[in-house]
Amino acid sequence: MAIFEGTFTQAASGRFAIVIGRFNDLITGKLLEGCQDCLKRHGVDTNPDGSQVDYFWVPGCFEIPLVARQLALSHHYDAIICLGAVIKGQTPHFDYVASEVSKGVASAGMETGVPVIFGVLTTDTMQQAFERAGIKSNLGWNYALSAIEMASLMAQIKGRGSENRG
Ligand code: INI
Repeated sequence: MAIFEGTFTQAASGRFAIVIGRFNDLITGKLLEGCQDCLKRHGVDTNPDGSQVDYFWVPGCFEIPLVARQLALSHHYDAIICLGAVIKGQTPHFDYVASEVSKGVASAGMETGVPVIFGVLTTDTMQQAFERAGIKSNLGWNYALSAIEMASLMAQIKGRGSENRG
């Protein structure tokens, strides 16, 4: 038997999709910057014209699951990172949007076997969102790190499935 865990050394050969909500784009744009910084520092070419990262902008968090699921079904990517911001103070929409995006992102991963990272901030205030998108720390960085780790772990599990156990 063995212990399996993702590593951070293979990112340079990975392919990633990033799905970003335009709603609250002052926040989601910052999350994206954090995410790109992490990927770059792990050897990933984040240029949109390159071959490693594709970017998909959607109107808001509610639309993220549909796009994430379609991308996962393509099996073109090692991991998909979903970035959004749902801020409670703004509208009673909060509960519906937060609930749908969390369920939808989870099921996109579960249905397809592709890691789909939940990089959606759900906060009470804009101030709290800014704190998590750069003022105190930038969680976009952590979401990218989770994507790299999960891509590595899933690759190990898939490789193991094809081993000859005879
Ligand atoms: N979308 C968000 O990404 N964050 C929010 O805080 C938000 N609120 O609160 O309304 C939001 N609404 C838009 C929603 O995601 C859809 O884009 C829209 O309802 C069209 O389907």
